[in-house]
Amino acid sequence: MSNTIINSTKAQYLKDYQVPPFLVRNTELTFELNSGFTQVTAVVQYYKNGEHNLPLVLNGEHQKLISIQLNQQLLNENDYELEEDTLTFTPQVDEFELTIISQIDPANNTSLEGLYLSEGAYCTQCEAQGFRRITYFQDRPDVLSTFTTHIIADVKQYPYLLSNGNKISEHTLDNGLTQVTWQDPYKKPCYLFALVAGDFDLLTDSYTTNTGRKVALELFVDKGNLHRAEHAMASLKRAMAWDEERFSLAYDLDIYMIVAVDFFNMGAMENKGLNVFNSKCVLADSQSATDADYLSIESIVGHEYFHNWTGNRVTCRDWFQLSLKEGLTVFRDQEFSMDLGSRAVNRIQQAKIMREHQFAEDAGPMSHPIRPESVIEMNNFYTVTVYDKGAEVIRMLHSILGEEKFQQGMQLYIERHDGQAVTCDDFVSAMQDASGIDLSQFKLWYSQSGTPIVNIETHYNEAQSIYQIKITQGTPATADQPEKQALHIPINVAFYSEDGEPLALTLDGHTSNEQVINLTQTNQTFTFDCSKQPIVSFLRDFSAPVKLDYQYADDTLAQLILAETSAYTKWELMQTLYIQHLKLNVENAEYVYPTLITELLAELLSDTRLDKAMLAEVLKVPSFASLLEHFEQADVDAILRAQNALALHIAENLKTELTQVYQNNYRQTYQYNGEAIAERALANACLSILAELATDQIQALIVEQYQQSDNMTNTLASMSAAAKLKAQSSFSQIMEDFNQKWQGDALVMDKWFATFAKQDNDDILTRLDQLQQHPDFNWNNPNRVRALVGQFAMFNYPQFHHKSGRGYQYLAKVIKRLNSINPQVAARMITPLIQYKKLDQHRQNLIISELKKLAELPTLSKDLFEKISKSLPTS
Ligand code: B3K
Ligand code: ZN
Repeated sequence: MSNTIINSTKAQYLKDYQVPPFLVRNTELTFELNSGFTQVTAVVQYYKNGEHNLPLVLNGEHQKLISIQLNQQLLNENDYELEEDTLTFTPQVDEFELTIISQIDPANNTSLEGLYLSEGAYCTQCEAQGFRRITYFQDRPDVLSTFTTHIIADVKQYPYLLSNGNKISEHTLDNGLTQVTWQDPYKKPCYLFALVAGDFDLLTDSYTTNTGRKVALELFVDKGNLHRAEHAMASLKRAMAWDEERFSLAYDLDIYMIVAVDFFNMGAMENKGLNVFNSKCVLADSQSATDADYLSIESIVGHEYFHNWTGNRVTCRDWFQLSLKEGLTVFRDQEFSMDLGSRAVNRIQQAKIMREHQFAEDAGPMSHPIRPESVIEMNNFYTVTVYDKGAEVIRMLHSILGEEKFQQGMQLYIERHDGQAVTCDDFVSAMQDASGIDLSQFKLWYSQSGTPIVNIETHYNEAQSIYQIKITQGTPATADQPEKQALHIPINVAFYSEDGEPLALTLDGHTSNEQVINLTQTNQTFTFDCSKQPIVSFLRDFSAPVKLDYQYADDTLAQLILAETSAYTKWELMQTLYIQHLKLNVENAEYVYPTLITELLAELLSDTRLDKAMLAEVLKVPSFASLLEHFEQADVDAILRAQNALALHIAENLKTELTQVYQNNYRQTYQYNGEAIAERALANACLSILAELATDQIQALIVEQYQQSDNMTNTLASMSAAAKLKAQSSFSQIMEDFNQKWQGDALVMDKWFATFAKQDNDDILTRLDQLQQHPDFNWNNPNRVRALVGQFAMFNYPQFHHKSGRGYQYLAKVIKRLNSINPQVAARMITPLIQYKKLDQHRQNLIISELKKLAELPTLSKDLFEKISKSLPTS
């Protein structure tokens, strides 16, 4: 029942949106959790939405219909039409109640959508369209309802029976089972419904809002994991306080619960009052989690909490509007992390995601605007475009309006739409009305896909004391959209004199060394009054999600890197310098890197005023994925060779400096605070580059760090460094030691799987096969699959792209297997195969032949169908 694949591959279109024909007054659900099937009874009060004679079409999948009653009268089979995924009923009255009883099979639900079991605990995932796997319902976000949920179960086995809202009763039934009832007073779409039943350890705390409401905070984790729950709880409290302070938004129920489960398709889910989280995004202690894990947990806990207003209280009219809640909530969680931590380092991570993943998505077969126009499987659109480019669009709005007007816009948006399901246009209208700024051209960012290229030419006219910046914008055609228009692009610039001092220039009467150029046309020239030749950095702080095409001279870059006052932009300019020379080396294998690179790095390494975490990022050679963006068709081998050569060049020339900085920043005793995190990042970045040298001395240093380490950040950094050493004995010993220590703790073992999966080792496929037999590996658990297969396909560039095609064959085999276990995970995992256009023809052909075989699968899920059919060549 649970895993048959529904094969409707019809696309849905935004332009076809129609209001729901029926609305819902209240939904009352009863779940009888037995060891076998779960029986669900749904009592729903419907009323007609306007004048019409349309039928009520309920969505329902993977369940057995037991009975339907209309106003408590049993219907017979002629009264309704039951199809594979719908139940259609034509009522004769405008208001009525339907009682539908159906049975579902959570124990065999490996898709992890709807109601399923995670290591013996029941839990749900309903977004986007999982509620239809629970009961027959209008499974769309614009049908809002209050929900009352009764859960009947054996409390000896399931001591905690949870759902949304407030618990209003608990009593023992005649049969000895317990019935718990929850009521959610806020109307919500069914995708925010949640149910959890299980045995957990519980961490409790409380938070008092600025309106004086005392909120009980409850965090449920697998037994034995309480010591790993505190960081998530502290993060939640920080998020609650931050949202009050920065956005004037306070929590609205008396209880906020988070449940961590090990089987989960994504990071977490913002169900009203009852978030369900992937345990990876909750559990942390210094022994088992890295600094990156700590920061990611803080940001995800924040993200789900922030959804309470941007997503739950104001939700989406239809799924095409997903970025309304996701782009905005990502922006909010980014600002939360930036206000609490290093603004520059956070911005670097955000820019990397855009360049390495979002630009690639836009250049590939799944290109779509942040508000897509057509969708086959909604789960395929929880993308870097909708989320991260969506957040960049909000960030541009924020920079155009400024913080104050932006916050006024937010207040107006919430005031107007609280309790409603609305559109991206509604959001932009609120921003426009509150600020008085015309956003009509800006709105194009919602409907146009693709990465704009901004070409810049500059000219200084000494005689007239003017500096001209000539800008041309163009967005290359994408797979989904051939025609493009000019966008409103804010380009932040800063001017410096040649001796590195800020230099104020005047544009339209405004004089400053930092200016925002509002580009709105295809070609535009901006003329500044300027007394001497400036050097200029463009697109500071990544002010728009575009590619910059401007030819910097090396020495100008060097001057700017030292002069720049924005730490992010220093990093960005250093990337530009690296990339310019990597490109030369890709074209010419004999190329020798300029001493300028190492001289600059030496200078930066000795500058004690710099943010150490930012400096750690500066030391990292641009990734393969970010380099791909700079080529029409890439020579994979030449790019990898150039990257290695650059890293080795830096290691050889700066061995002394790197060793010194390593020693100055390496601490044996663990502390968790911003400074300690930055020091670890810097020391480990040095260690990673030094590992390129693979000398006995470096090997000893790596082994020593592993042996001394009292925290996972340093442990993992030494493991990754050891993976680079030519002599494999140290690596093997370290890996065996880690296995002995952590076997049985699958979440931690994911790091071990990932370290193997990323190693550039010619026996990698044998290794992957062996690891699949490891007792902690489990094909049904997405975390395990992502740690092993995902890391291999996404980050082991030399082996995944091995010219024999064996890496592609391996991934295709895995996808075939996952297609029947968990279509959502299979479809996520296929990304590196469908983004093949930048590779050479030989590799493209190898990939296409694998994709063709997958396309032939008789039970291909619609998730994979959508991606594969879009990526196969048409002829
Ligand atoms: N809203 C969920 C994602 C649901 C994904 C469904 N395939 C988590 C989040 O973005 O907060
Ligand atoms: Zn979200």
